[in-house]
Amino acid sequence: MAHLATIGALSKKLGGGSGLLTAWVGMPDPLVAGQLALEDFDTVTLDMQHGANDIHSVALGVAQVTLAGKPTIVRIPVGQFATASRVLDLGVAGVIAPMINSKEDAKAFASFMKYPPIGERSWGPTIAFGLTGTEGNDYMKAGNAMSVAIAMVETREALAAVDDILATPGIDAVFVGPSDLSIALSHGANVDPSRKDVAEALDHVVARCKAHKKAACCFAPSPLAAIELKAKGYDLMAIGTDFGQLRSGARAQIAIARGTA
Ligand code: 3PY
Ligand code: MG
Repeated sequence: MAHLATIGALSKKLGGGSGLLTAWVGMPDPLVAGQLALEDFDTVTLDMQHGANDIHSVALGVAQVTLAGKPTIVRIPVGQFATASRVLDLGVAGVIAPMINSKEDAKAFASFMKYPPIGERSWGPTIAFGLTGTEGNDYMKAGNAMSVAIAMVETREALAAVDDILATPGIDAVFVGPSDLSIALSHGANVDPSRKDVAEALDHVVARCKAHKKAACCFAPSPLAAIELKAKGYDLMAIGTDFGQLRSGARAQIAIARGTA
């Protein structure tokens, strides 16, 4: 059975303040991605930057998530744009690239995400053929619109260049990393994504996204932060991570069992 509609759903649903929720998976066992895909998330993100995923766990995870009827996003490691093409070949619907700080970074990222004339993605959608049920030209024609390129804005340089990044052909969305941004804005004094200067930057980024008619995404450190981001007009939020959810779930249950809750 073909899953073209499942994978294509991310590009179709993202935009207009859609407020989608993504799971954030750093555990490399595809069981974790598959289980979270069965919950009420719109999409599942596999993290190769700070999570423990590698190309093999992504190949297995994207299959589980797709078969559960959800599109998969992958966050690649910093600067490893060739990995963006590789994970698209595995059937991923969107790629988040961290630390995109300039027009040049955005152009390089987009070139690995899109086929000509927008970019220079190399041909070879091995597993994506099977998952989408397409072949040859059909995949090639659908590929650029279906593959969502999401550039992370999480430094002072990126904030200053946000219009250039958004104007880059092939960039579909930006994703704010509020923790790194809080470190950058405080010149390394602290990491605190709830700070006022970070909130102001979040307002600025979503306004620039709207002006460019591109999607705004952000990591929400808590579910309450996700509610605020949706109210600001954000289109996609991650709510915590699998590691964080496991720890907080365990701690809450232990506290009840020990009578210390
Ligand atoms: C950040 O907050 O810096 C992130 O990269 C979120 O994952
Ligand atoms: Mg970051």
